[in-house]
Amino acid sequence: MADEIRQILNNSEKLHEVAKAAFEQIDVDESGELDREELGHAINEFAKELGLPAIDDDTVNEVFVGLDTDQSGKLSLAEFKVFIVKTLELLAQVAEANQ
Ligand SMILES: [Ca+2]
Repeated sequence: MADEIRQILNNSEKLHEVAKAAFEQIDVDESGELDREELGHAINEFAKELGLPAIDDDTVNEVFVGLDTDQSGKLSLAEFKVFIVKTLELLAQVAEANQ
């Protein structure tokens, strides 16, 4: 599991594919950008899958502001990709710790 995640992280083409697929899934209104609500929904779905408690609005807000580097109030694919990289790194670490 950790090796597979590291492989994605080390392959920019593959990483782009993964980020784009996730982005399109989260962008339910197909606007080409993610708003706060869409990100919050995605984070909570993800937390639920991992068996984690719900993520509160303040935390979602913090994550969103941190990712929205041009402060447009929306996340582009490039901005969202930073989130995917961080998430994959975290998952790799968790997988490694469980090996
Ligand atoms: Ca933005």
